[in-house]
Amino acid sequence: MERFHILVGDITHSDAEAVVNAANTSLLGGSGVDGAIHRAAGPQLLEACRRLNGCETGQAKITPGFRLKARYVIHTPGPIWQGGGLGEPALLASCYRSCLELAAAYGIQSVDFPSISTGIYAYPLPQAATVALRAIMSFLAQHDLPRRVGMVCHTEAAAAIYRQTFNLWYAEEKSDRL
Ligand code: AR6
Repeated sequence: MERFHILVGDITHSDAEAVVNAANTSLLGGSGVDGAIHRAAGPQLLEACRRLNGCETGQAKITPGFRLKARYVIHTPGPIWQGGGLGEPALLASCYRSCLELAAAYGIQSVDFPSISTGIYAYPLPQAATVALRAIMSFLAQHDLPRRVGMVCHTEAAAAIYRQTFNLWYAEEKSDRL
């Protein structure tokens, strides 16, 4: 079974054990995927987030999923794109790594990610895809958990960029190692 997959859809419908939320540092909700996750999970999610006292960019915190199918939501504030020279790639990689570390620590078997920072935070999609895939694939190569990781793109166009990037960097390794 392949451990990594790219799909198109709405992450609030995910049947992974944990879904990642592209949050902001307040963790008190917003628009985009954050708004969709809060709407679908219900008001208890905001109550749980209030108790977390925010989260730094590139870090991650976990709550229950409440009304979501997913048992957990892992919240991570991505970097706001400011041209790429202010540490955005390292911060974005840290988001993916921090979420996966938290998932592994909780014994979580499957995690679905949205494309962090590529909406309101304006991180260019091809660059973000390269950072995301490198971070995910290097984590999977070194850890047994989570067993499965999904990248849930909201549009077919975004998924095409992720697939293209994946094929460029990982197609050969994938067949060897995963
Ligand atoms: N399922 C999957 N992907 C989605 C969904 C969905 N339901 N909705 C949007 N996307 P964004 P950011 C995609 O803007 O750039 C919030 O206000 C979307 O197409 O949600 O990290 C937070 O509170 C895009 O590719 O997150 C922060 O203030 C990707 O999810 C800020 O936005 C991320 O877009 C975070 O901005």
